[in-house]
Amino acid sequence: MGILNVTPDSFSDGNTLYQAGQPVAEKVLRRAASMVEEGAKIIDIGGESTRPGASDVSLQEELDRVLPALELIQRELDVIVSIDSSTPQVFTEAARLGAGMLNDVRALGRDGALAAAAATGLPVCLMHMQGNTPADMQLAPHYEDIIAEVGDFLRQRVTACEQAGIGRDRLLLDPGFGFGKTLEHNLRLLNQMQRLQSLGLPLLVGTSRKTMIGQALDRPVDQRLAGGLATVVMAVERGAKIIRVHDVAATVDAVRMTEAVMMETKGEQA
Ligand code: 7PJ
Repeated sequence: MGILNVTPDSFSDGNTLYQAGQPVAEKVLRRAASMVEEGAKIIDIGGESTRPGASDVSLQEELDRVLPALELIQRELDVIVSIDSSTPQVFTEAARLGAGMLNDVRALGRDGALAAAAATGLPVCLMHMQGNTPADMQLAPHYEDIIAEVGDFLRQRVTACEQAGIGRDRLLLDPGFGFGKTLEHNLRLLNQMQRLQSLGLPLLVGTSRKTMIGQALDRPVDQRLAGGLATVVMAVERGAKIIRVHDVAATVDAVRMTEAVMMETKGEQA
Protein backbone atom coordinates (compact mmCIF):
# COMPACT_ATOMS: atom_id res chain seq x y z
CA MET A 1 0.00 0.00 0.00
CA GLY A 2 1.57 3.25 -1.18
CA ILE A 3 0.86 6.43 0.77
CA LEU A 4 -0.46 9.43 -1.13
CA ASN A 5 -0.89 12.45 1.09
CA VAL A 6 -2.95 15.29 -0.29
CA THR A 7 -2.53 17.56 2.72
CA PRO A 8 -0.80 20.94 2.82
CA ASP A 9 0.95 20.04 6.08
CA SER A 10 2.08 16.50 5.33
CA PHE A 11 5.32 16.09 7.27
CA SER A 12 7.03 13.60 5.03
CA ASP A 13 6.13 14.71 1.51
CA GLY A 14 7.48 18.18 2.08
CA ASN A 15 4.24 19.85 0.92
CA THR A 16 5.00 18.88 -2.64
CA LEU A 17 1.66 17.43 -3.68
CA TYR A 18 -0.94 19.84 -2.42
CA GLN A 19 -1.41 23.54 -3.09
CA ALA A 20 -4.43 25.37 -1.74
CA GLY A 21 -6.81 26.51 -4.46
CA GLN A 22 -5.01 24.64 -7.22
CA PRO A 23 -6.63 21.76 -9.08
CA VAL A 24 -5.20 18.38 -8.15
CA ALA A 25 -2.17 18.29 -10.27
CA GLU A 26 -0.11 16.11 -12.51
CA LYS A 27 2.09 15.62 -9.48
CA VAL A 28 -0.52 13.52 -7.69
CA LEU A 29 -0.94 11.27 -10.69
CA ARG A 30 2.78 10.99 -11.32
CA ARG A 31 3.43 10.05 -7.71
CA ALA A 32 0.64 7.45 -7.73
CA ALA A 33 1.77 6.05 -11.10
CA SER A 34 5.32 5.62 -9.93
CA MET A 35 4.18 3.80 -6.80
CA VAL A 36 2.08 1.45 -8.94
CA GLU A 37 5.04 0.86 -11.25
CA GLU A 38 7.17 0.05 -8.22
CA GLY A 39 4.69 -2.63 -7.16
CA ALA A 40 2.02 -0.96 -5.01
CA LYS A 41 -1.28 -2.85 -5.23
CA ILE A 42 -3.21 -0.24 -3.23
CA ILE A 43 -2.88 3.56 -3.14
CA ASP A 44 -3.97 5.09 0.19
CA ILE A 45 -5.20 8.67 -0.29
CA GLY A 46 -5.30 10.84 2.83
CA GLY A 47 -6.64 14.38 3.09
CA GLU A 48 -6.41 14.82 6.85
CA SER A 49 -3.05 15.16 8.56
CA THR A 50 -2.98 12.77 11.52
CA ARG A 51 0.48 13.57 12.75
CA PRO A 52 0.61 14.29 16.50
CA GLY A 53 -0.92 17.67 17.31
CA ALA A 54 -2.36 18.26 13.83
CA SER A 55 -5.46 20.43 13.63
CA ASP A 56 -8.86 19.39 12.32
CA VAL A 57 -9.73 19.78 8.67
CA SER A 58 -13.24 20.83 7.59
CA LEU A 59 -15.52 18.42 5.75
CA GLN A 60 -15.46 20.50 2.58
CA GLU A 61 -11.69 20.82 2.70
CA GLU A 62 -11.26 17.07 3.08
CA LEU A 63 -13.68 16.33 0.22
CA ASP A 64 -11.88 18.89 -1.97
CA ARG A 65 -8.54 17.27 -1.28
CA VAL A 66 -9.47 13.60 -1.56
CA LEU A 67 -12.13 13.28 -4.26
CA PRO A 68 -10.29 14.87 -7.22
CA ALA A 69 -7.22 12.73 -6.47
CA LEU A 70 -9.43 9.63 -6.25
CA GLU A 71 -11.15 10.40 -9.56
CA LEU A 72 -7.89 11.05 -11.35
CA ILE A 73 -6.24 7.85 -10.13
CA GLN A 74 -9.34 5.76 -10.83
CA ARG A 75 -9.42 7.10 -14.36
CA GLU A 76 -5.75 6.70 -15.18
CA LEU A 77 -4.41 3.77 -13.17
CA ASP A 78 -5.27 0.13 -12.59
CA VAL A 79 -4.98 0.02 -8.80
CA ILE A 80 -7.18 -0.29 -5.72
CA VAL A 81 -7.72 3.09 -4.09
CA SER A 82 -7.99 3.19 -0.31
CA ILE A 83 -9.32 6.27 1.48
CA ASP A 84 -7.53 7.26 4.71
CA SER A 85 -10.39 9.08 6.44
CA SER A 86 -12.66 9.06 9.49
CA THR A 87 -15.42 11.14 7.94
CA PRO A 88 -18.77 9.50 7.04
CA GLN A 89 -19.50 11.86 4.13
CA VAL A 90 -16.07 11.15 2.68
CA PHE A 91 -16.75 7.38 2.83
CA THR A 92 -20.03 7.84 0.97
CA GLU A 93 -18.67 10.09 -1.78
CA ALA A 94 -15.48 8.08 -2.21
CA ALA A 95 -17.42 4.83 -2.58
CA ARG A 96 -19.63 6.48 -5.19
CA LEU A 97 -16.50 7.41 -7.17
CA GLY A 98 -15.13 3.87 -7.05
CA ALA A 99 -12.85 3.66 -4.02
CA GLY A 100 -11.97 0.07 -3.14
CA MET A 101 -11.35 0.29 0.57
CA LEU A 102 -11.72 2.53 3.65
CA ASN A 103 -8.86 3.05 6.10
CA ASP A 104 -9.85 4.72 9.36
CA VAL A 105 -7.35 5.64 12.09
CA ARG A 106 -10.38 6.18 14.38
CA ALA A 107 -11.73 2.68 13.69
CA LEU A 108 -15.15 4.03 12.62
CA GLY A 109 -15.48 5.81 15.96
CA ARG A 110 -16.92 9.08 14.68
CA ASP A 111 -20.68 9.69 14.80
CA GLY A 112 -22.30 8.08 11.78
CA ALA A 113 -19.10 6.36 10.62
CA LEU A 114 -20.23 2.77 11.24
CA ALA A 115 -23.48 3.23 9.33
CA ALA A 116 -21.86 5.13 6.46
CA ALA A 117 -19.07 2.57 6.09
CA ALA A 118 -21.55 -0.30 6.25
CA ALA A 119 -23.62 1.27 3.47
CA THR A 120 -20.61 1.46 1.12
CA GLY A 121 -20.12 -2.31 1.14
CA LEU A 122 -16.35 -1.71 1.07
CA PRO A 123 -13.62 -3.43 3.09
CA VAL A 124 -12.49 -1.39 6.11
CA CYS A 125 -9.20 -1.21 7.99
CA LEU A 126 -9.78 -0.54 11.71
CA MET A 127 -6.77 1.02 13.46
CA HIS A 128 -5.99 1.30 17.16
CA MET A 129 -5.33 4.73 18.65
CA GLN A 130 -5.13 5.61 22.35
CA GLY A 131 -6.78 8.98 22.99
CA ASN A 132 -9.61 10.27 20.88
CA THR A 133 -7.81 12.42 18.34
CA PRO A 134 -4.36 12.95 16.89
CA ALA A 135 -4.42 16.31 18.70
CA ASP A 136 -4.25 14.67 22.15
CA MET A 137 -3.06 11.11 21.58
CA GLN A 138 0.60 11.71 22.47
CA LEU A 139 -0.08 13.61 25.73
CA ALA A 140 0.48 10.71 28.14
CA PRO A 141 0.07 7.29 26.55
CA HIS A 142 -0.21 4.53 29.16
CA TYR A 143 -0.72 0.77 28.96
CA GLU A 144 -0.46 -2.12 31.42
CA ASP A 145 -0.14 -4.66 28.59
CA ILE A 146 -0.10 -2.97 25.24
CA ILE A 147 -0.73 -6.06 23.11
CA ALA A 148 -3.70 -7.15 25.22
CA GLU A 149 -5.18 -3.65 25.25
CA VAL A 150 -4.74 -3.07 21.52
CA GLY A 151 -6.25 -6.52 20.93
CA ASP A 152 -9.23 -5.78 23.22
CA PHE A 153 -9.89 -2.48 21.51
CA LEU A 154 -9.77 -4.01 18.04
CA ARG A 155 -11.99 -6.91 19.11
CA GLN A 156 -14.59 -4.43 20.41
CA ARG A 157 -14.50 -2.49 17.17
CA VAL A 158 -14.93 -5.70 15.17
CA THR A 159 -18.03 -6.47 17.25
CA ALA A 160 -19.38 -2.96 16.68
CA CYS A 161 -18.82 -3.40 12.95
CA GLU A 162 -20.58 -6.75 12.88
CA GLN A 163 -23.55 -5.21 14.71
CA ALA A 164 -23.64 -2.42 12.14
CA GLY A 165 -23.70 -4.94 9.30
CA ILE A 166 -19.99 -4.99 8.35
CA GLY A 167 -19.04 -8.66 8.28
CA ARG A 168 -15.65 -9.97 9.38
CA ASP A 169 -14.87 -10.80 5.75
CA ARG A 170 -14.74 -7.05 5.11
CA LEU A 171 -12.36 -6.17 7.98
CA LEU A 172 -8.64 -5.63 8.38
CA LEU A 173 -6.88 -4.63 11.61
CA ASP A 174 -3.96 -2.33 12.35
CA PRO A 175 -2.18 -1.90 15.71
CA GLY A 176 -1.61 1.79 14.92
CA PHE A 177 2.10 2.44 15.29
CA GLY A 178 2.71 5.94 16.64
CA PHE A 179 -0.90 6.63 17.58
CA GLY A 180 -0.92 7.23 21.35
CA LYS A 181 2.25 5.24 21.98
CA THR A 182 5.72 6.00 23.34
CA LEU A 183 8.84 4.59 21.70
CA GLU A 184 8.87 1.70 24.18
CA HIS A 185 5.22 0.96 23.44
CA ASN A 186 5.86 0.93 19.69
CA LEU A 187 8.89 -1.35 20.02
CA ARG A 188 7.01 -3.85 22.18
CA LEU A 189 3.99 -3.72 19.89
CA LEU A 190 6.13 -4.66 16.91
CA ASN A 191 8.20 -7.25 18.74
CA GLN A 192 5.09 -9.05 20.00
CA MET A 193 2.77 -8.32 17.10
CA GLN A 194 2.35 -12.02 16.25
CA ARG A 195 0.01 -12.22 19.28
CA LEU A 196 -2.51 -10.14 17.32
CA GLN A 197 -2.83 -12.93 14.77
CA SER A 198 -5.23 -14.61 17.21
CA LEU A 199 -7.79 -11.94 16.25
CA GLY A 200 -8.15 -13.94 13.06
CA LEU A 201 -8.18 -11.02 10.62
CA PRO A 202 -5.56 -9.71 8.18
CA LEU A 203 -3.11 -7.26 9.76
CA LEU A 204 -2.05 -4.00 8.13
CA VAL A 205 1.06 -2.20 9.43
CA GLY A 206 2.29 1.36 8.91
CA THR A 207 5.63 2.44 10.33
CA SER A 208 6.95 4.29 7.28
CA ARG A 209 9.16 7.29 8.22
CA LYS A 210 7.51 7.47 11.63
CA THR A 211 8.90 9.09 14.78
CA MET A 212 9.53 5.68 16.38
CA ILE A 213 12.28 5.11 13.79
CA GLY A 214 13.62 8.61 14.30
CA GLN A 215 13.74 8.11 18.06
CA ALA A 216 15.28 4.64 17.95
CA LEU A 217 18.00 5.67 15.47
CA ASP A 218 18.29 9.43 15.93
CA ARG A 219 17.39 10.06 12.32
CA PRO A 220 15.48 12.91 10.70
CA VAL A 221 12.48 12.02 8.56
CA ASP A 222 14.45 11.82 5.29
CA GLN A 223 16.87 9.24 6.74
CA ARG A 224 14.49 6.59 8.03
CA LEU A 225 14.27 4.18 5.09
CA ALA A 226 16.73 1.55 6.32
CA GLY A 227 15.22 1.58 9.80
CA GLY A 228 11.77 1.38 8.28
CA LEU A 229 12.70 -1.65 6.17
CA ALA A 230 13.84 -3.44 9.34
CA THR A 231 10.35 -2.87 10.79
CA VAL A 232 8.77 -4.13 7.55
CA VAL A 233 10.71 -7.39 7.70
CA MET A 234 9.72 -7.93 11.32
CA ALA A 235 6.09 -7.10 10.63
CA VAL A 236 5.89 -9.54 7.70
CA GLU A 237 7.49 -12.27 9.78
CA ARG A 238 4.92 -11.59 12.50
CA GLY A 239 1.99 -11.94 10.13
CA ALA A 240 1.38 -8.55 8.47
CA LYS A 241 -0.45 -8.92 5.15
CA ILE A 242 -0.44 -5.28 3.98
CA ILE A 243 2.39 -2.79 4.52
CA ARG A 244 1.61 0.92 4.26
CA VAL A 245 4.66 2.87 3.03
CA HIS A 246 6.02 5.90 1.23
CA ASP A 247 8.99 4.02 -0.30
CA VAL A 248 7.34 1.32 -2.40
CA ALA A 249 10.23 -0.12 -4.47
CA ALA A 250 12.53 -0.74 -1.51
CA THR A 251 9.66 -2.15 0.54
CA VAL A 252 8.55 -4.57 -2.19
CA ASP A 253 12.07 -6.01 -2.30
CA ALA A 254 12.21 -6.28 1.50
CA VAL A 255 8.82 -8.05 1.59
CA ARG A 256 9.70 -10.41 -1.26
CA MET A 257 13.03 -11.30 0.34
CA THR A 258 11.38 -11.92 3.71
CA GLU A 259 8.78 -14.16 2.07
CA ALA A 260 11.44 -16.01 0.08
CA VAL A 261 13.22 -16.88 3.32
CA MET A 262 9.99 -17.75 5.15
CA MET A 263 8.88 -20.05 2.34
CA GLU A 264 12.40 -21.19 1.45
CA THR A 265 11.62 -20.53 -2.19
CA LYS A 266 11.74 -17.78 -4.76
CA GLY A 267 8.05 -16.85 -4.75
CA GLU A 268 5.76 -14.76 -6.91
CA GLN A 269 6.09 -11.03 -6.93
CA ALA A 270 4.88 -9.58 -3.64
C1 7PJ B 1 -1.46 5.05 9.56
C2 7PJ B 1 -2.60 5.26 8.80
C3 7PJ B 1 -1.19 3.73 10.05
C4 7PJ B 1 -3.23 3.06 8.97
C5 7PJ B 1 -1.52 7.12 9.01
C6 7PJ B 1 1.61 8.54 8.96
C7 7PJ B 1 0.42 9.02 9.68
N1 7PJ B 1 -3.48 4.28 8.50
N2 7PJ B 1 -2.62 6.57 8.47
N3 7PJ B 1 -2.11 2.78 9.73
N4 7PJ B 1 -0.79 6.21 9.66
N5 7PJ B 1 -4.07 2.05 8.71
O1 7PJ B 1 1.54 7.96 7.88
O2 7PJ B 1 2.72 8.78 9.52
O3 7PJ B 1 -0.22 3.44 10.75
S1 7PJ B 1 -1.14 8.79 8.83
